[in-house]
Amino acid sequence: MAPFGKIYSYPGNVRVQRIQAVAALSGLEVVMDPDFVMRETNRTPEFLAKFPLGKVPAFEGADGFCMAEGQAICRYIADSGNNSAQLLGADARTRAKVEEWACFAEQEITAHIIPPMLMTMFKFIPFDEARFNQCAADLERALKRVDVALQQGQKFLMGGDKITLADVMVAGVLLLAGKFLMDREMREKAAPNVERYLKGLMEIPEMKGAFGEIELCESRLKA
Ligand SMILES: N[C@@H](CCC(=O)N[C@@H](CS)C(=O)NCC(=O)O)C(=O)O
Repeated sequence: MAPFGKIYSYPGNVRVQRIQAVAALSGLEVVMDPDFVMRETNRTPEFLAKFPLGKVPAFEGADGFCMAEGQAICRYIADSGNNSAQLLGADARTRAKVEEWACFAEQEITAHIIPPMLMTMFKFIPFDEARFNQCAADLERALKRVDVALQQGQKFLMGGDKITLADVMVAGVLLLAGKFLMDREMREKAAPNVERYLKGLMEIPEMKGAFGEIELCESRLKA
């Protein structure tokens, strides 16, 4: 069967890993465009005609449907597959809570890990200690929120015994944060349940297939 669609992005993008996890959990094949070159392909008139912001990930369905924004792509794929009630929820309130976690992942976690990542991992911007410390504090606050949802030994953010889109969105970005910012001290202080949670999720073959080996740093990367 033809793939459901393709993704334009550079390799190793966490937003793409989440899309790949959702696609696998949905029984859909989503492939990477093999010819994509960052800052070249996404600046061509053809690409901008389909994705006017010129950012990745961008999704093009086999039927020609085009869209951007990683969070929305995940939702569309989850909604299009054979597991949508489990991943997105079967009633309005459950769907709203799943969406709440997806928004939380982007605005309360991703937004606070990107500046430190650009300062330390990639060195794209100068190290700014005050901003770095503020981002670490904001991440810690978000982690405490995640921990509250996991305190009774829950395996999944929505409770229950099945993974949902909430887990893919939140855990996906925490797996990235764990590589360089969410260090042992932060994990133990703010979120003692998070390590167990992430390790449990990585036992799910679709998660492991998309994210690979879990790496949780001892000390945060600084300048
Ligand atoms: N809001 C977008 C952000 C995507 C994004 O920032 N993509 C970056 C790469 S990680 C990009 O394409 N940058 C190229 C550019 O700014 O021209 C999403 O969540 O998908």
